[in-house]
Amino acid sequence: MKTEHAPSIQRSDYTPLAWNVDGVDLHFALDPAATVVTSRLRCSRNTQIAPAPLRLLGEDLEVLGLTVDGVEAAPGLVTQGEGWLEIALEGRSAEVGIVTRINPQSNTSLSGLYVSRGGFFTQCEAEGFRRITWFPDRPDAMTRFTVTLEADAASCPVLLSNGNLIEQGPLAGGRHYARWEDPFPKPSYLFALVAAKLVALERRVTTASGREVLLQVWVEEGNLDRTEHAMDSLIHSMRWDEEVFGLELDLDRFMIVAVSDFNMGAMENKGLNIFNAKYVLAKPDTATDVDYEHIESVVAHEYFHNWTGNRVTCRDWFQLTLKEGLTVFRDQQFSADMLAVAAGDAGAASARAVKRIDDVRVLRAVQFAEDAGPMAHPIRPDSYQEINNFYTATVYEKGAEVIRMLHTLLGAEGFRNGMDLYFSYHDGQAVTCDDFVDCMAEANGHDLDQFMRWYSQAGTPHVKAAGAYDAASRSYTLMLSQHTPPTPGQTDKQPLLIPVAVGLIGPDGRDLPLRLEGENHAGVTTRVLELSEVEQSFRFLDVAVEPVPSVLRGFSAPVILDLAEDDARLAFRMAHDTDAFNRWDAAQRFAERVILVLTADAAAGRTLAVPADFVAAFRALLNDAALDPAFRAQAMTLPSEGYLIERMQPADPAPLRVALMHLMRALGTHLADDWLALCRTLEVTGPYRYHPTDAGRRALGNLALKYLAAAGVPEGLAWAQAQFARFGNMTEGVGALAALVQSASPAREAALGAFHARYRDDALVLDKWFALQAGAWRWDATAAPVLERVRALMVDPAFSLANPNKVYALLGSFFRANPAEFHAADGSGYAFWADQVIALDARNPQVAARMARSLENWQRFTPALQALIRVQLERVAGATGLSPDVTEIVEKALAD
Ligand code: B3K
Ligand code: ZN
Repeated sequence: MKTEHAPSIQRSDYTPLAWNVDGVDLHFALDPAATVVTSRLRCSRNTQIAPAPLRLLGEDLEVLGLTVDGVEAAPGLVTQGEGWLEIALEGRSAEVGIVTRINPQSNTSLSGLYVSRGGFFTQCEAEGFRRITWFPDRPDAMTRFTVTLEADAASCPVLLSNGNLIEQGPLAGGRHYARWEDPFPKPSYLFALVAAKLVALERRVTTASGREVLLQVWVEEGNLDRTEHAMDSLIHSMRWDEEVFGLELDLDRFMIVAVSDFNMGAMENKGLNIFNAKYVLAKPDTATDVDYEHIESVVAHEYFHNWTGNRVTCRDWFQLTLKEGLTVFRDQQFSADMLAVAAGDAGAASARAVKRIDDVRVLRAVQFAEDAGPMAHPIRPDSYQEINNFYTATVYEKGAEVIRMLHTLLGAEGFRNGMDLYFSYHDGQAVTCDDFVDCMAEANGHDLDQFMRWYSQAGTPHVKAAGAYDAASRSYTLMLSQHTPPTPGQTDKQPLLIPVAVGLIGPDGRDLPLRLEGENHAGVTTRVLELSEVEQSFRFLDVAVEPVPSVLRGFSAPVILDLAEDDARLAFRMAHDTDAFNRWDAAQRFAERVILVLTADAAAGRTLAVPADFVAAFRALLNDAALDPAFRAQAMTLPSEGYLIERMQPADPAPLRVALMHLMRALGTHLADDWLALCRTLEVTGPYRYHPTDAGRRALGNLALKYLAAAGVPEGLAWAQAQFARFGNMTEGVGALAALVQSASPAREAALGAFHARYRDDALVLDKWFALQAGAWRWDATAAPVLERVRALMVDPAFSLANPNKVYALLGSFFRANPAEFHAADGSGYAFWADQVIALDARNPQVAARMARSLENWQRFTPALQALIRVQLERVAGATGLSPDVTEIVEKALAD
């Protein structure tokens, strides 16, 4: 464990390395309790800077030997401090040899080398390599790796590392070895090894330039029948990157390995991606459509990192968004293209909008909340205490929005030219976000100086829009203004360059052709306006009738749009906006308004009444057969509780839950016949296939069941029970189960029991079972608080605090997806939270910090809840031996 109160690391403190490590030979004698790691570092002095010692980083290592040029290092040569070691090397080059012993089996943090189900696995990003051996463990230290693995042949028949297999064979004592060589220099965070009992699905494919490459998906033996989709996703990703960016796989072999114990989703180690099993394994009766979709996008994301992240990497961890924002943008574009192709010409636009909506939903619920709390940071942070706390929605999702804005401003071709220039200048280098944006600017002759503020300024900008029509001059003026609220340590915000896509809708629901004052070309119906000042007006000419503005189409910038619209106008856009994203957004805005009024009424003890015009607008969407089912499912899914909590001042989860339950029941009851009729039209026949058309129908059918079950409509409950009794795929199974769990029906317990009995040995499926129960609302007023259920599930034999997936499914769902139960007025949820954060921190600080973050926005809540939360935050902050990870979160939360 590292020391408490880790110092804050500043971006401005960057200094180049005094010594390069040109090559490293690593030898692993693998043993669960005592693995011996021998490393030989070939070092050369960086002559560009003043001479300084070689600085190596290490954590929890037992050193068995240290040599310089083959001779035991004299004590005077070595200086050691907390987590570092410096060797005063002479001359221009030297070879340093280090032997360390580590204990993978006792490594519960899952960072570095660890054991999972009898196999050895690594996770080195961000700073896990220093838990394996002493090394300049920072991303700008790029090195050629040769790795020899030696292990017991019976328990670890498969030995994998990065690059190409160059030698393998048996050894004495039932052991064997394999030697791998990675032809590309890489930082240590991209190192990986796997030694385990696994089998692989293999494919040979030919790259665009005609090279044959071997693709492998490695899993435990019983899971081979769940690897097909991951393999297909990999092949599709390869093709897409060749076609869209001209980027080809640069290795002869590319491997994906699934592991059950893993802190996050997956890791892009060079040629050896290691994945949380959740993002690899799928077959129709264990994985939902959403699982299939996630697998496709995570496989693509890690594959795309091979260029954006690995070939060109980050100079330091402050530049994380350089690889993450860009790679998320790439995987989003890939998924949208895949959906559009599958949907065909007629359905492509809607399919793309559905993907965009999914991404924006996450951004608004998670990233906007982060940007409004104590952890708010620019996509390129200026300081951190623990880098693992900065793999955030801001760095990833907002970072991807920033790249998307560049794409919007420069156009697809301009963006591609910028990417080409970026690779031509920086292939094989560790660079900064400025280097990337400079390439975009240079390739397009476009000044992006103001745009760079998106990298340095935290907080979600508000864009206010107001329009005025002048009948006499037939002109329409749109006034736009921007304001970014202060964030911790950043009070003075500068105006940003914000692309605002705008359309004007005529009274007949058709878009008007746009002509901007001072410009000649007319005809387009969506225009991207560039808002660069605090306030700006844009005047449209030849506007025959007073239009309804549709602003921020396609969510052209990650901002909060303030636009005064009455119910009638929202209903109009809900029915007519030609921009599918904005049509969805109009529905969300209308729903949000209704929910917040109901919440205020519930808090004040008034009777709750759902406005008839909202029900009517909802009914119109439900029955609009011209809209594809996937889009209708999006439009009729209410805004998430997490998002709504951000929109309340102060946030009070209890009346919010009352309002949501009331609204769901009302929509279920008033529209019961429509929902039931819809269910009858949506059934998908034939064998399961992962296809957007089928997935959309299943999503809408499951949503219908949810409303019907919430309202207790007997035919709806019967439908859910029948679907559950005979489900042929997991999407239908879990959809029916979710509808029953989110109802007052007594059938819910029997269904949960049956599901458990069927999947008792399937860890990934059981995660769904845990999550559904932890996230359940109390539809039955006599039911016990959900916390009691969560406590009981913690002692279920299938649950384990050591497995991150289980923690996320049970505790994560309770803390994040069930605000009304978690924020119970007696504070019981908070005390439980503190107990779990402290217990988790002792074994896995990264997982503990993630859970700790569920209360960081505590100052949004009512004073009564705040007082209860503060006590528990302080209890965690005062716990002995707290990791730097959790320390940073709770200290920032408690800072004034
Ligand atoms: N780069 C990894 C994330 C590593 C997280 C370290 N705490 C996965 C990804 O973004 O592709
Ligand atoms: Zn990534």
